[in-house]
Amino acid sequence: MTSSPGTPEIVILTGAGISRESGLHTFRDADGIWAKVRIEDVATPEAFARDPARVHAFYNARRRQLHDPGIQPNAAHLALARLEQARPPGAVLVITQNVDDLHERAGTRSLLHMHGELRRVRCEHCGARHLWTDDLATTTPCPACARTGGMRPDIVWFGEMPVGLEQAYAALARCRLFVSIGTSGAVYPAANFVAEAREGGAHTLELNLEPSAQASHFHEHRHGPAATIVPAWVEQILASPSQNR
Ligand code: BV8
Repeated sequence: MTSSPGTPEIVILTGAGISRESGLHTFRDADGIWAKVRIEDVATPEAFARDPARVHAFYNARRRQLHDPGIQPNAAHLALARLEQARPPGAVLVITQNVDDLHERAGTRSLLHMHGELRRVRCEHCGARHLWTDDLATTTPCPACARTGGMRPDIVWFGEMPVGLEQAYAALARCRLFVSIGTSGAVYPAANFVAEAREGGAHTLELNLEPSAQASHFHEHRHGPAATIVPAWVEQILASPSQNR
């Protein structure tokens, strides 16, 4: 997580849809990841306990994909970084459910990876976290404690506690504008963020290819591909900064 000072005026939640036009698959679309593998086989602590080699293979393939030169931030990631740079430090917070690193590569600094990061691993024996670009195996020793068998992707699996919820809820309670981009609204607690922000008095905007499962909670919607509608929205905000919408 990259930290930032101050209370954000704008909180932006992103999901897999923002990275689709960069070449990464979403989860729940017809060609999505969960159409090919079952959550119960790769994205729960029970799956890892039962068959760690299979879980490593799933995340190794996705980590390797991030090194593909064809996978780059798209116009939506870049527009969000531009918005942050145009505002005072800490005024914009991006909370992402994505485990890719495309927001960082686009230049976003105030960023919370609530479901973890593909490029980080941690040791279940000693708790140490490490930046990691290679494959992981059941025989990989922890660089901190040297024990094997405990290294796992630093990913929040189903049934595990998301990262940084205290910071997220504090920001949602105080922000003036909440924007959700490219997420189906199917996974909690992120799916509840719009209701939290609205209760705190924020204006709420959904930017997605289609109405999400949470669409009825938003004040305003714009539908279309993220690489088109996000830059258009950012241009509008930057042209009239006092309105925040
Ligand atoms: C927790 C691993 C306790 C990372 C992921 C019953 C009711 C309510 C809740 C639960 C329940 N049973 C269980 C739960 C809790 C559970 C949950 O929500 N389950 C769901 C399935 C019901 N949640 C948890 O277990 C979480 N932990 O609850 O802890 C707690 C917490 C707080 C307070 C008290 C207790 C942990 C969840 C972590 C899950 N980890 N995966 C990985 O391998 O990558 S989730 C997985 O889904 C992804 O990681 C991703 O982060 C997440 C969300 O998916 P999206 O990003 O929304 O992607 P999706 O494909 O669904 O949608 C894409 C959207 O983009 C679509 O709308 C599409 O139209 C759009 N789109 C497509 N192309 C474009 C586009 N939009 C714009 N432009 C485009 N080009």
